[in-house]
Amino acid sequence: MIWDREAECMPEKQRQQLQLDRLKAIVSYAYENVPFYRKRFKDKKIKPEDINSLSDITKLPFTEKADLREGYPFGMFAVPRKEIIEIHTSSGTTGKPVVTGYTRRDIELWSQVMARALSMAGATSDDIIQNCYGYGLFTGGLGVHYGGQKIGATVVPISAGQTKRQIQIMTDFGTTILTSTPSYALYLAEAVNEEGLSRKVKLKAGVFGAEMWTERMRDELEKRFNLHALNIYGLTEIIGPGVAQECLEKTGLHIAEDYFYPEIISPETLEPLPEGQSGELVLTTLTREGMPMIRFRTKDITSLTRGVCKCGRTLVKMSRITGRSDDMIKIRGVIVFPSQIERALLEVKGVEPHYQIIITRPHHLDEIEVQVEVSQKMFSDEVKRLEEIRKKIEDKVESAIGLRVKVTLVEPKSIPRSEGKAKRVIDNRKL
Ligand code: DLL
Repeated sequence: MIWDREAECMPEKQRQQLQLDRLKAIVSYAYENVPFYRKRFKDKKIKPEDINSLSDITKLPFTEKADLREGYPFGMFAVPRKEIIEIHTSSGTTGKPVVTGYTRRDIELWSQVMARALSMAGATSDDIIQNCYGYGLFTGGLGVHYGGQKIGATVVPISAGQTKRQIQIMTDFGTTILTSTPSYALYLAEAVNEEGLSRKVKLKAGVFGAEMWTERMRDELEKRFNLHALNIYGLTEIIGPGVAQECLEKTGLHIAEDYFYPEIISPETLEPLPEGQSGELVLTTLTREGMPMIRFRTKDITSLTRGVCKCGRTLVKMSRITGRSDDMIKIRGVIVFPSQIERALLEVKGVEPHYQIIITRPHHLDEIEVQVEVSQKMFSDEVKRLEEIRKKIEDKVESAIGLRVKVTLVEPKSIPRSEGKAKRVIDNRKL
């Protein structure tokens, strides 16, 4: 099922012309309407008129998450606030979140790209979509919701959690498409199995994303649920889910490149890399009205492949995300930087700057343990006092990252020292 055949199967040359026209327009628009871009362009001595080919995009400055935080809350908007009809923020819960604002046209764009994405998974108006992505400020819930409604499918806006209810709805309603994080889908699959209800499940496809996952997890999900497990990618800064989606061929994610122009750069030199090489994905929104993004550094590592897909689409494909060029991690869908944990720890007196963050995934749900060294003096204190410190650290970390973690106090000098960069995060999720 192809939602927008003309756009998705357009000959490459024709699409490049469309992209160039849109790129020129969005660069002028950003320059005219967002003081941040005007200043950045001026610093680089660039004018919108300097963009005459797609490769000229490399003349433009990059935009980063930190720039959005600096402009908090509405500094990156290109329209008066009254034209913004919806706001979302990134899933991090600390400090200043990244804010994105949508005009009515942006919501229509989002609905269109999500309708495309769900159609790639085979969704039609005959389907029942059980949407387990969180509704609220996170973009996952409403993004799928808008796309599902655009197609005319029946959307069940259940969000994550309440596993028993999920299973009851899935079996009673005859859900055909499941949208959730891959880890939550695995958790659900196990629960369905335990209840002995596997044969009552009618799922045909799953649209899984918002966090890193692997081919091994795909095999597991397909086996357990007997469905096509497909990858969906997106990020708050650009639009939310719907930036890219796998079709049933499962050979990469088609980027909606008529709306989001992709580049791959080396995270070290920041120079563009040739097709097929793995590097950092940079995206430019070609038509966003509320908050245009010029050369946004996603920090996600992937590679691009062009050509006509067996499904008929000519949209460029990106490979599964294999990592990050910074140390951001996603825990239960929440964005966490280890530095936030470090700052929280060091606010507690008697805590040494030696710690390790250990992430595990028992029963498909992420858990974090933070092992912290305390001073010799403190270590010989009474147990009650140590317990107080431990709780205090747990509270500090919780208010810093928005998640409850398990803190374990360890003896001085028990955490391995490193000669180079300290290895702070041990990810045992075995993705
Ligand atoms: O996670 C949007 C989304 C919702 C995507 C639902 C897919 C489904 P953020 O919370 O802003 O937005 O997080 C964006 O999550 O830069 C990646 O690092 C990671 N990410 C998203 N999708 C995938 C994926 C949403 N399929 C950040 N594979 C991105 C790997 C992903 N990582």
